[in-house]
Amino acid sequence: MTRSLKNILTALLLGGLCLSVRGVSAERSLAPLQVVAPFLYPPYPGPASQESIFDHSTPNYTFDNRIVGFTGDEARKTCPSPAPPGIPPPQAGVCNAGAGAYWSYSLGSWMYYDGHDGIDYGISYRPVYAAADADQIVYAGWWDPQNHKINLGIYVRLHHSNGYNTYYGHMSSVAVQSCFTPGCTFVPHGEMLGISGTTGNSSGPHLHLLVRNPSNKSVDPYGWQGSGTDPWVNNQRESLWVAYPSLVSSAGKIYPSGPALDYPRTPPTGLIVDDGSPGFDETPAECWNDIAAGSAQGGVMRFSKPRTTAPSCTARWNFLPGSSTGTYAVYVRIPAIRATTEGAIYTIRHAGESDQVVVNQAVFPNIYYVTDGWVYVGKYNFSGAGDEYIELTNRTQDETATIADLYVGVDAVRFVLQGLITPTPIVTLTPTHTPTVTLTPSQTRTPTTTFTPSRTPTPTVTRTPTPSRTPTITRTPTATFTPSRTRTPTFTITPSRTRTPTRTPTITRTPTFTRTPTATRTPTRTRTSTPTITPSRTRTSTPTRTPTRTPTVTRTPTATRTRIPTATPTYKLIKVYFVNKFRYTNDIPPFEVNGVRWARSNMLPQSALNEYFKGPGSTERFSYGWIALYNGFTGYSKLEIRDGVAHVFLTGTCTPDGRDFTIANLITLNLKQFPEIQFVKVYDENGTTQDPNGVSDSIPACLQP
Ligand SMILES: [Ca+2]
Ligand SMILES: [Ca+2]
Repeated sequence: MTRSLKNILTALLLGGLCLSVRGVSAERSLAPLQVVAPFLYPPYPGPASQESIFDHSTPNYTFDNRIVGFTGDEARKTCPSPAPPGIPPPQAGVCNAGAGAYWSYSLGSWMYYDGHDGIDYGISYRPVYAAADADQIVYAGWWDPQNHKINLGIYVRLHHSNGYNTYYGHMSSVAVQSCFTPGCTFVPHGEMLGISGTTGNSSGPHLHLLVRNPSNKSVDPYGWQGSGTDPWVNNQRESLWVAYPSLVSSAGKIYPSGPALDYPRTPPTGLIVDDGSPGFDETPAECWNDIAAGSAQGGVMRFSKPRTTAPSCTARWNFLPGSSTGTYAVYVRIPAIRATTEGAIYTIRHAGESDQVVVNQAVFPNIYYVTDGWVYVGKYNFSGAGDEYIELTNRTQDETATIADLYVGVDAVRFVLQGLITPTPIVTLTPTHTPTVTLTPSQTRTPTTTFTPSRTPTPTVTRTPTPSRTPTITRTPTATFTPSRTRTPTFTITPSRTRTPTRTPTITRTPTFTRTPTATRTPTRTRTSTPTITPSRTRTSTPTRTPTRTPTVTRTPTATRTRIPTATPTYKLIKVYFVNKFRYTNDIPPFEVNGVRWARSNMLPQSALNEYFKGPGSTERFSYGWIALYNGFTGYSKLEIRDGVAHVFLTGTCTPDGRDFTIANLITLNLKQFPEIQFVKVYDENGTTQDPNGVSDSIPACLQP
């Protein structure tokens, strides 16, 4: 008895001693070892909304029912009792918003989300920049070409000379290639890596930035500012940012914000090789189908069914003999129709090298950044020695389950001269037995110089993106495909979105980034479907065919037509009215609430409607408890504005719910924010409304309580 008690005491003592020793040694070793010089710059131009934060309490996709931010702010799934100081949750005693989001009393807001190992920046289909000088591109492409809904989707991983790695997840296209050894390339910070998106385990466009330290542990680049000990033992205390990314506020914002980076400069037109023009080859002859498309270069494009087996159809845009040699930025044009493959593989054959990039054609063009369909795919040396071209085949990286419904689109390619050929870094390996081995250029990559690409220096804007949490199973990309040059002579607009209910998503999270060949997925959680409205993109071929002649090779500066003399659209902030669910449910008016969105200044009323039918963003939904009311309607077919009266024709099936506050009120609120609209008449799916002619508001009879 005494003996066993003694043993226990000894064990306890030793245990305590061990713990304290470990604590001390950990502190001692952490302090000097973990100090790292700041090396990160903002990974995108313009501002982003702050979405999910790095969870310092188990940032490895396991749920420990607790979220801790870098400030030490904390949220727990179960409300603490007694309640801590601060602001209680909107609904007493409910601290769990689902999907790993919990209430933080100290922040007075929801925190996102349990187990998150990176930071989600809300940027919609916008350029992604290298956050730091990199000496190797470790990976660039689909996480799993056969499963587009898991993990980071299309992503880029960079290695930095200090041993850190940065990952850029959920992208739509990449403009860089991997190489094998540190030192095989040089990518300066600010270099464009591709375009953001919502591929992989993601439910809305955003950038997932993941930073891993030299021990391959995920860390918070913002460091740790909490008063106590950082619960994440692998994290460093210091911020890794040289300059903070620019953030616009959303609920629970904890990260500091810095000035926004510029967008890439607008490049000159360069040399255009269009399908059908000299310099374009297809093999076998006529294997692609031709089709007229207003959004295509020259009004014509080609397409084919994609396949995952050996290609049966190849398109080539040749680098024309006689062109200046040097480094060129390359752009590929994606028309708004018949270009829906999620994994178009472009091969860039140049100066004896073969590089490849992947582009999710389905999300281009869109209203956010690539409005004209020209997607930047990187910079490459062209030696003029012949046999240099851009190639696209009908072999793609699509999922077999969906490939039958997709098309590979083939249109034009653009070469924009950047300057002299940039030297390739020499990677020297340590000698083995014979003299020093210098790797051949096949292992080196053209170092990209400074910044270039793409167009529009306008601050494109983000709609509140939904962070990667509820992966929607629906394959509807969230991009609106407003054909970039649709003329709207009247105010009659066909909405580019229709609402489709999302199916109940099943989430599978791979806890680490190690790629396991077996399908071990832990943990599998079924998430209840939140009433997310994923608008599906209806691609409409623009009937307005631009009567442009098919321009043959265009050269600068003897430029023929500069496409789109850049009617750079200006953007304005508009309000989008939704409903406060709590007030609505408990019948406490006013019910309406409003968020803001950026919209093109030439289509503000329709943007307000489009945004309404998209529904509240994730922050609005989860943090603020906002909902939209639809009463069975799914969208609208027409919006006409005449003499101060807006006529909105809804689609769907009118489903009254007995309340007198309906979708009609919301549509009216959304439209009346614009001074040119004094009255709003809402029509049902049969095109009827109670008072179609009078100078008054009007709702359909079916919504009359
Ligand atoms: Ca946690
Ligand atoms: Ca064309």
